[in-house]
Amino acid sequence: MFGKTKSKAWKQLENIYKHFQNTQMKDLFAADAKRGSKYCLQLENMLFDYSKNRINDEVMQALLALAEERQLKEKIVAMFSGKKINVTENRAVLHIALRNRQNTPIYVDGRDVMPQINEVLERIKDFSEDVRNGRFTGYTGKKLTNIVNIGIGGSDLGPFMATQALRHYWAKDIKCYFISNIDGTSCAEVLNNIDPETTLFIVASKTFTTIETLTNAKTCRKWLIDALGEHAVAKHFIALSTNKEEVEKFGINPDNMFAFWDFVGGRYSMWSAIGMIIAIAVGYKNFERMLEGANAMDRHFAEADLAQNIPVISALIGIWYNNFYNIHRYAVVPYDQYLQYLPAYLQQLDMESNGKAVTMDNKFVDYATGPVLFGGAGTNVQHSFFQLLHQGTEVVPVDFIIPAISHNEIGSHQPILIANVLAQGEALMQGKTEQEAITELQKSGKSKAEIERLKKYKTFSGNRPSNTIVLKKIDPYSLGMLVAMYEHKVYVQGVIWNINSFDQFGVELGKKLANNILPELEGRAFGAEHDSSTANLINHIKKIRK
Ligand code: G6Q
Repeated sequence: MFGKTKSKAWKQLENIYKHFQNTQMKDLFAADAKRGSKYCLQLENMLFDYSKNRINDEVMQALLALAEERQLKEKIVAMFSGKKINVTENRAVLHIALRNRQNTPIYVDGRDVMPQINEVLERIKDFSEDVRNGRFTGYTGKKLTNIVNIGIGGSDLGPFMATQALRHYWAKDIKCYFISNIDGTSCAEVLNNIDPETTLFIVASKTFTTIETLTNAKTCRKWLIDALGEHAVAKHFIALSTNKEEVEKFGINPDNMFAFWDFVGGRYSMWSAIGMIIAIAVGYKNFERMLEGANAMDRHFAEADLAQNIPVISALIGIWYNNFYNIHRYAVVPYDQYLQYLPAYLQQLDMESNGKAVTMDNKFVDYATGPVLFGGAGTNVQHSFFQLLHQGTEVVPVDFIIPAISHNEIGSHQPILIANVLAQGEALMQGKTEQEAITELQKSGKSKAEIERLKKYKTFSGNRPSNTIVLKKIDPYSLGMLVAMYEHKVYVQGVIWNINSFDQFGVELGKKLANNILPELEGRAFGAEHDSSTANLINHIKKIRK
């Protein structure tokens, strides 16, 4: 069994931490003029600068020893070769197969999964092109220009994030909409703004049993039938699912269904048929470029030495903070408006994957696992939560993401944006001493008393870590690389923590609990056992809704 007390590498890291914990990054920079380029990795157009972290060679070697001890290389091979590493659900985990551009066979239960993946990709290609070219039209012959994805969780966040990230590439006459929440507002605000004759609904659900998605899909189906009649459904509804039977039951012709498989986890599924809306919005060629970018990261992850491996290094640094500095949070801040939904996407990827407390050996962990992740687009968030990042009592490691070139190079917007991201990383690392604050206040002509009163408020402790990821441009290829990098980082951390990153029993609990309360709210059942708070809330809301 793996427990921190049993691990040699873990103990070594604890020992290093004892003498290293107060080391200041600015001293490390002062001592080594090449630190900035030394702790920096590059893969094609992606630069990963991890020099502004509380690390040195001793720390990195010990972290890599931990990875070796946890047999990370073997675990990577296990994933890529289709082993059933999702042990609680007895499933292989093969999002990498969805973008296996080399088309090398990958076997699950003795069967190569690539032919079926290629076949569905072909169908996505044909269908997305037919919609974009107006060959596949709506029931009344009009071009389908409003594309509505109905899905939730993994069947929403990935396609939503990616279509927004690639908005620059959208066909000019196509508009994408997303209905996810069971809140009627989610449906109403979309349906109020579209025309049934030009609308394609994509019902995206791996299981095709999720109450939010099915309820939303039924509402949309009724809305369409009311406008165009029952026969119109075949021309306006398609399904993305693993569950053909339920798709048929719902009333979608299986010819309009695009399959994926149980070796594709929901939050890892935007590379599969779940990415249909991306392909329609940006064109299949661009969708394929996204797969190619992810594939480039996959090959790097599978082939590069651990010490040169971007997802591995980023994961190990996260472990260093989480398990030794006891910093159980991190922020992702893309400095690109197109990436504004990336943090929300990564929240699911990271927190649903590694928010676990039982090991692969069926024991409770005796160490911290998945951190809390939050974020938002820079520079906006500089004007909100960055105060805490600079001067709060919590240390929050940050991932900064910045493209060197914008799709919208207007005047000096991009240089200002870049100056901001770099300045933030620098300021978080360097901080500002009391003496520096005093000198600054003196220069601004403040009186002695004023300086005395303000100097502490103007001081920044610094030594606050960040990674900086520089991309050339946010294009389909670099987006693929970036997302795959985070997917693999999450897997590496799961391996180190000896947890299964690929199940989600916590999410499934929510699905069941709501089903218990619904009949009571609707007055179809009474007296189910609840704690007094829940019972009181049910009664209170029932009274108001009467
Ligand atoms: C993702 C999770 C979860 C799932 C949704 C939607 O990894 O399993 O977010 O994607 O609950 O599920 P369906 O796609 O089955 O509707």
